[in-house]
Amino acid sequence: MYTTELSKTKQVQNLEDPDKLAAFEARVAADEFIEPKDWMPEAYRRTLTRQISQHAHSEIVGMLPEGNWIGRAPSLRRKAILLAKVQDEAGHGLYLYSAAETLGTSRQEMIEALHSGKAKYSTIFNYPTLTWADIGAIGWLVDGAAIMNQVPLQRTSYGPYARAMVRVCKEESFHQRQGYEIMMAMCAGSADQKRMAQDALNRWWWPSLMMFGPPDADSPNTAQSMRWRIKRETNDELRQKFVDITKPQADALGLTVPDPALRWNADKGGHDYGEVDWEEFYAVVRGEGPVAKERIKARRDAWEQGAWVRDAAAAYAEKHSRRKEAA
Ligand code: BYC
Repeated sequence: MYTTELSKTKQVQNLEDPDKLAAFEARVAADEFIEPKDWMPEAYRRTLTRQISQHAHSEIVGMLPEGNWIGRAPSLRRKAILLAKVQDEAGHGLYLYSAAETLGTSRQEMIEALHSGKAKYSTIFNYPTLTWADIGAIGWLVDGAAIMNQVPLQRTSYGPYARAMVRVCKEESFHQRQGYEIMMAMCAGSADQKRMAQDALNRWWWPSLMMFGPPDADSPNTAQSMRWRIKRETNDELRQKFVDITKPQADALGLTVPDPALRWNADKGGHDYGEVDWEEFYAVVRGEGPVAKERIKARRDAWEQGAWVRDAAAAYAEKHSRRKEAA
């Protein structure tokens, strides 16, 4: 499947006007932003539409695991914080759908692709949130991994995506801290609370490493996306940085990262770590994650139940435009 996609990219590139392509590549190499009305190769447009729309879907589907705990947050303060965080994710989804729309695909089309299972969203959101500690672990690890991936995207070559990332990153860093603060509270609490925190780390650690995508050697899109400066760092580089930053944070909590192979390697100036279960990753990408069906069903139901809001907004807009014409 990936080989076909790659050869399609090459074929399309071969059909592009060589002068326009050279001028485009020179602009990218000079770190200029590419803007919606600028000429761009079709394969660049396609890969960005894919990545940004998948990113948008991830933000929206990513509201579900945490939304599951809003009604069960342990205090009013925790509930208010979690509500704000989940609302932020909705906002991120909206900036990203808008950024993707500038490439010529409508939001309706993107949402249909999500609901039909054609479009992907991050594997991480196909795992269940079983206890309150999972809300801490998601903020700490999942938002932590997201920031690691998204900070370089503030310098991605496509202007609307880069600008959306600036605000998203500010909010993600608050999300990461609120998650870590939940973990700190639980680790300073009773033995049962600390056990819950360790159990959440055990279940979320490996899926968090999977968020960065397959190893570079098996990543069909990385090489071209690095050349076009869509990606500024590779999947493995970002995963390594995440492990290096997160391990001392686990130590500070008094928790153990569930990886017996994890150790500091002074020669490389980073940690060695164990092999991610890539079979599990690909199964989740194929839609076989533990709660994948529930996630898509929840999105489809929300879309159907929200139809009256879209109809009312459209009727209101039409009434106003008629009044304007009459005036
Ligand atoms: N999950 O060639 P590769 C958040 C797919 S939300 C699913 O390396 P690429 C948050 C990949 O799409 C944060 N699929 O691809 C929200 C490709 O398949 P296709 C979400 C994955 O694009 C709420 C194939 O595997 N962040 O933070 O160069 C609450 C080969 O991969 C995954 C983003 O979306 C995966 N994990 O690199 C809390 C960041 N990994 O499409 C938190 C933006 C890979 O060719 N996206 N695949 O059929 C990216 O940076 C890149 O798209 C990736 C993958 C690094 C994810």
